[in-house]
Amino acid sequence: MITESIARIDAERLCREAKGILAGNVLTGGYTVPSKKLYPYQWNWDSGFVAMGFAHFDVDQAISELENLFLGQWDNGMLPHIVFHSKKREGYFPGPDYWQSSKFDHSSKHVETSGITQPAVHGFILERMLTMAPDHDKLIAFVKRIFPKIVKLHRYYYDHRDPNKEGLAYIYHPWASGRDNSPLWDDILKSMKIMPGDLPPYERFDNKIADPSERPSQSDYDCYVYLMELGKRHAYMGTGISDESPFLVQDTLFNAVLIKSNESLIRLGQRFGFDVEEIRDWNKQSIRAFDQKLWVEDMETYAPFDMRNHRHIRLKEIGAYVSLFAGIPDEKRARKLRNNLYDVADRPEGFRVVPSFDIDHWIFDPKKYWKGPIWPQMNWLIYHGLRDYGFMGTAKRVKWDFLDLVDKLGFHEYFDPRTSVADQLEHGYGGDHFSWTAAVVLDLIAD
Ligand code: 9WN
Repeated sequence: MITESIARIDAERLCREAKGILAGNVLTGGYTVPSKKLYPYQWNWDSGFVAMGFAHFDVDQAISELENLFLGQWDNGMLPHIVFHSKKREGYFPGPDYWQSSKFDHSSKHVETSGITQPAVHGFILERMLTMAPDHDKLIAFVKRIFPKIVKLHRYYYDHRDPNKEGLAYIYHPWASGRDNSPLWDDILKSMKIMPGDLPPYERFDNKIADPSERPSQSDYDCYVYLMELGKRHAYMGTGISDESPFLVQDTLFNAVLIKSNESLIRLGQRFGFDVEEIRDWNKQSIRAFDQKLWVEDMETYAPFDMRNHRHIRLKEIGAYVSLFAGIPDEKRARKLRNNLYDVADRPEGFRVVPSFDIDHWIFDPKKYWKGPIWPQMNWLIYHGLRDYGFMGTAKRVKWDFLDLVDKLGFHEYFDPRTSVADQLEHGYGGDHFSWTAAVVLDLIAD
């Protein structure tokens, strides 16, 4: 039996601080950075959650957030993972000078951007914003304006990222998964043969701002740059990438989020008079393909599929639980996923949920980024998934474990899942005054 931990938190103080952090991270032009020092530009899926946070107290800013993000949408539909509104070179690597997006005809005509994408949260975020302000005229007008842009983004995935027309979109860079250095990617990265001269000289920025022991390794970074170079060689699109990239993965989280957003688009489209047949067709196929292709019975979980090596990536990690949020598994599979969570939450050695990686695996590292820590937006996605399936006890645990961490350790980027340690630490890990942490706190407290 899972033990519920309904933490005693100071909700009023947390909400006040959360609003202050969000407002403090808005830059001139009306967009929000994830964290001023570590991530000084606008990030894609971060801004989705940020818009949800703002919708609780400043709908105009929530709209401005997504308007600004979609200024970065490419003419081919792709929505990049970073939008560089500011001309200021912040020393960030890889910055606009590295990506050179404006060289390509099919890129954004408004702003410079990166050349890879991130999980498509925008559809379900939009629907959530609308539930908070259902009669807000400006928001309704905005939904009608942005709806076709989100559909165009989804169409890009189905047209350009699904070469076998399976209903599952691939990613060709770990950053596009949102879970940069997850152990999921280790074998592929290790198999990459990087020769002298393959990489341009580059200087990392991230490990000068955050503690290097909490950041990805240098060899991981070389692989990230290698894959960006490959993308750039192919103008960040086209069959060249799927033919050549050693990293070609149908990811769980990425596709579950796409499915959930499709579902929201179908409902929004029906309400506002858009044709939703195309979205319905995509989603039917995607749900079936996800459930059939990504489920690994002997592991009792979903796992990403490595298209280059024709095999599942057989590791237990957090992306699988997002399938609940997307309503993919039947009752039996959903129960198996929930039981995996039970197992973590009830360990005598003490874990808060949800660690980002398998706590029994030797690679598990409770301090290292996506190799173990708890992430705010992940708890939000998993909380809602569990709740939708009626697993209320586990859902509450996911919610309160996270809120308690923020209450004790501040608005950080990610957190140590070990109770013994977290109770003694003075702060969380990675960046501080973190935007999506604030947004998720506001939304979970209001829930
Ligand atoms: C690269 C901004 C982003 C998040 C990602 C997270 C991290 C960047 C990095 O920070 O990625 O995009 O430099 O590590 O992994 O999910 O969107 O908060």
